[in-house]
Amino acid sequence: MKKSKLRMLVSLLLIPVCMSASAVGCKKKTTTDAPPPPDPGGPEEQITYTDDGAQRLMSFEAVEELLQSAAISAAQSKVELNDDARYISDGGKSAHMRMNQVKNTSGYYDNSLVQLLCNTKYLKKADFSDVEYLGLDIYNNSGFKVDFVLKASKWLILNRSTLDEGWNRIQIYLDRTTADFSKITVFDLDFKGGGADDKPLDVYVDNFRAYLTQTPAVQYVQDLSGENWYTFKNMREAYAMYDMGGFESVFSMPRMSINRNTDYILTGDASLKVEFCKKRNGAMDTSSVRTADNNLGDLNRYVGAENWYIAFDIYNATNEHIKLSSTVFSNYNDERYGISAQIAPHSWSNPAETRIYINDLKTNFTGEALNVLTVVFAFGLTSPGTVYIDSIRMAK
Ligand SMILES: [Ca+2]
Repeated sequence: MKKSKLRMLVSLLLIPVCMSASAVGCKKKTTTDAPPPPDPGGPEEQITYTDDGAQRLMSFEAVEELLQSAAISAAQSKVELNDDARYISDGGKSAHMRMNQVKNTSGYYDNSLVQLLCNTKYLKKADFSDVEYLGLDIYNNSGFKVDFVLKASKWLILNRSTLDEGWNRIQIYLDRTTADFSKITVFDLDFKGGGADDKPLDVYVDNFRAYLTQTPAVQYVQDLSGENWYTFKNMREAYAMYDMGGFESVFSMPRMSINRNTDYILTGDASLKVEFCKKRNGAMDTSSVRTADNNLGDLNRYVGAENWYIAFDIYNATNEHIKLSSTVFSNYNDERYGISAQIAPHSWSNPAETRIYINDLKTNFTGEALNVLTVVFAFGLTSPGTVYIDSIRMAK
């Protein structure tokens, strides 16, 4: 893959963040000091708490609350106020979301997305760094199970659930060591479910709430100063591994998590588990991941030294032979250098085949300094499967 294409993918990944930011937080500054126009919605809502001590975020009690706080992506989806007590878990109303969209070419209804915009009148909170848990109640009235994903600020996946029929009381722990929760712009509620013979997806959402904590957030800091760059002992390092974009939806994008099973660890006490999925039409979605932009140690201190190389270990937990392609992209135009390796099913990569020597990078990249953008790991899977990446590091 050319770097220009890589850049394009990166840009595409960033666009939704910018869009949501502009939709939510980027109020244009005016040059006058005129007071803001009066709010037609009346006085500000006061912060209230549920019986179990959670701060109410949204209880979906008014049409204005839906209009001002919820944005719906699927054109034929509907969000309306419900007053049927069977589908209310807090207050006197809830949000009824019906995904009446068209079937796609696979005979499934397309995924549906409902966004709850932060820093708005009805969801005033944007700083979630004092939140230990979020709570959300969803009544699945579809007649079939529904896959659900909750994302924050377009990229941070907080929860994956399968919604059974009836009430699903979802509790979402916020691991505040892994990410900065102080400026959340939007929550995305993604729903998937329903085949050609089913009726459209039908859910009620209520009682979005936050359980606060007095314990300050202490974020994990990735240490790139030494030889061990990616130890994967904290999800923050998993978040520093990117998917390659272009996946069908949040439901088939590569799923990254921290693995502690020693069967899949060679160094330290953790590795990165990456699960690759298929699309709804049965074809494989992308099976590549990469390091975040400019998120490696300083390679120039190894230039001229003997035989240093970028090292990593990969476990192939699939039933197929993997032809691994590992490519280093420079920040200069289209410069890249990579290696290939075969990995047998249920086996570790051969350490001798996965070395990317600094001397070879230096030979293939122009200029005196090594200016590396990213390392891409492409697996070329033909069916769903899991790989483990362990210890991206320097060695000699
Ligand atoms: Ca309610």
